[in-house]
Amino acid sequence: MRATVCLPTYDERANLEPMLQALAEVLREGDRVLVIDDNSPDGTGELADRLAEEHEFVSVLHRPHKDGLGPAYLAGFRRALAEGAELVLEMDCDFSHDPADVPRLIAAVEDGADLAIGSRYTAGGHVGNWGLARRVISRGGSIYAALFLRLGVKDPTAGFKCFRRTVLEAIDPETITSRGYAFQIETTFRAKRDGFRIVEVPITFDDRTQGASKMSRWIVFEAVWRVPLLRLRG
Ligand SMILES: Nc1nc2c(ncn2[C@@H]2O[C@H](COP(=O)(O)OP(=O)(O)O)[C@@H](O)[C@H]2O)c(=O)[nH]1
Ligand SMILES: [Mg+2]
Repeated sequence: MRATVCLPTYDERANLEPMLQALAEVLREGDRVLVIDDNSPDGTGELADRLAEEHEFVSVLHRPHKDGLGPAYLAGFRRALAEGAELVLEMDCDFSHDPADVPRLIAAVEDGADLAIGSRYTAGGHVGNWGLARRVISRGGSIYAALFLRLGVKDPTAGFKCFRRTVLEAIDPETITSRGYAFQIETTFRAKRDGFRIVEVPITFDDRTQGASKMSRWIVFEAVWRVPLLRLRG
């Protein structure tokens, strides 16, 4: 099944080339990477264009300004589906998600899952060198989401996923307006609601060593108020 890895970037100049090299090692013939850059001030978009010229498996989607992770992924999903991808993956471009784990996510869907989630909190999963504040927010977010939504998923805010094409076609992601962690919770929530088979694949998540996090209080706050709304509106 042909896969497209959607890779959103905002100021990932130091990470992009090593990430594409690492993905080249694990992807198969016909698989693609789609870089979705929000006009990064550090020139990540221009670098991506240059790398796309060098590597046939890379394409770039340029967006005019920083608009959050959710809208970037939506644009990426649209493009990947239009180009015929059977599997659509999401992952960060900061090595928090290990490119070497991509084949395990793909295999989980090829073996019958509809959505595979690279999970920090399922048995065998780990969080590496993340600071205390981030650990508390992430764990707290998982517990909070579990309180309102019966997802049966240990890592609902995870951003390392592989969707079977039919999931994205069914859950109508275009109507999701969340931008941050809430976007991740909402895609998983909709997949569960629509009866798709979700599996968690244990991963080790490490903090980035290059560049800076774009997480903000706003992103956390968005998840806090959207999760109960999901419960109410379905
Ligand atoms: N295109 C795009 N990418 C973004 C945006 N915000 C974050 N990213 C990318 O999304 C991924 C995860 O973001 P990061 O800042 O590491 O968030 P954290 O892991 O929660 O600290 C990275 O590849 C970022 O470059 C955005 O507004 N637009
Ligand atoms: Mg990160």
